[in-house]
Amino acid sequence: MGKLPRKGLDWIEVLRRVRLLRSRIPDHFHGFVGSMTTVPLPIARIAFLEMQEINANDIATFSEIRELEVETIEAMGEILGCSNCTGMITSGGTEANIAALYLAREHGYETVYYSPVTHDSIPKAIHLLRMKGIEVPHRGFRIDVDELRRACKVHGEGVVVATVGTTGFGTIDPIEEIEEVAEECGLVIHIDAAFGGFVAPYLYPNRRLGFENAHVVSATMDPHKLGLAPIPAGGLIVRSEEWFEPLVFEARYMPAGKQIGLLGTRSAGSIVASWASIMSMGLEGYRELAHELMKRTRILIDSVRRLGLEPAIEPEVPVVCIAFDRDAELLEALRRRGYHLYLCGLVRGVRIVVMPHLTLDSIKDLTRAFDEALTDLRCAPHQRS
Ligand code: 0PR
Repeated sequence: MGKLPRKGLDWIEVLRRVRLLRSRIPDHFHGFVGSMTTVPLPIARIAFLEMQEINANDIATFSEIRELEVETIEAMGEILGCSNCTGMITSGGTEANIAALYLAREHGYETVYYSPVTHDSIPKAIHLLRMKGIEVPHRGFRIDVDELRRACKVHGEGVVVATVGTTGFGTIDPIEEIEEVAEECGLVIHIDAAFGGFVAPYLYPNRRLGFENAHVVSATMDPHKLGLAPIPAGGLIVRSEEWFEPLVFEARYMPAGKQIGLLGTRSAGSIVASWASIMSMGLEGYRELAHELMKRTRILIDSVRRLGLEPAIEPEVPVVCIAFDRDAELLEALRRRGYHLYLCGLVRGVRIVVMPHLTLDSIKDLTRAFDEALTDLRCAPHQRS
């Protein structure tokens, strides 16, 4: 039997099946605590639906959408210390990172310096763009600046990726020191603040984490993570029109004669939803969120410490890697209790992202689940994984 029904299903039946599927998959309020996604702000969801079918790829017919996009990017840029940035809303951090490295390459920077803690989308971009990747060792889950200096003396100018809020450990690369190396070696800097962009500048107001550093040319900062906008919404923030220029492509059949970005059709929904999140949260809203999430992160760390567990490192943004040798088994024992986490990646351990849906009550429940899972593991024979 084919998959396509001969006669279309009625909508009630379609919806019944969608809801059935939804009820079977992990959900943010039921144990999905490993991910950087969360329940979007209701106003952003509504804004998305209002504009969903408008194609933002046509920047002439929908010039007002493009204006709103630039306004959104400027607002995000302000958080990262840029007063006159340009850029675009992308499908996510991966697209923004690929586009950023593409820009660097087009401006003549073909070598990419990154660390083992950098998100996988960077090696992916290096591969796709056929750039030269130089992996610099990390120290304490941050790029080792002395090693970076040594590497760039050998390999020469290029683009270095500095992360504000690493995926597995919640650390921040030493950007001010990277800036000094950039000056010495002729590097430009791309900041991957996909996760940390909406929190780190508020948590560390005395640090220069963004465009205050002269060599920073671009940054990734995702509304669909801590911006609280619905998926898909990443952000590429670029210092100047001139640096952004290689992302403007000829499109002869379009009224503008050009289009921007790596994709073609893209929903204006992502743009207005990002705008709606940012405007409704405001500077103060994100500041409060940042401090609240960091407070919960410390509570979570204290709770797991009482169980004899330790974070691999003290995080700077709300991501915790809990070191544990038998990590795959622990993940499985937690999954049996309805909790879905990811591995830390670089070292043995499991990762929790303290997103807004992880409330103090759910931290208590999660700690209990950890306690029970550890008991399971103590009883189970040690499996080598
Ligand atoms: N840069 C950093 C620092 C990231 O952590 C991520 C995503 C990206 C870039 C790429 O962003 P997109 O996923 O928007 O393209 N890190 C997430 C993570 O590993 C990706 C993710 C999200 C994985 C939800 C699983 C999941 O359920 O947590």
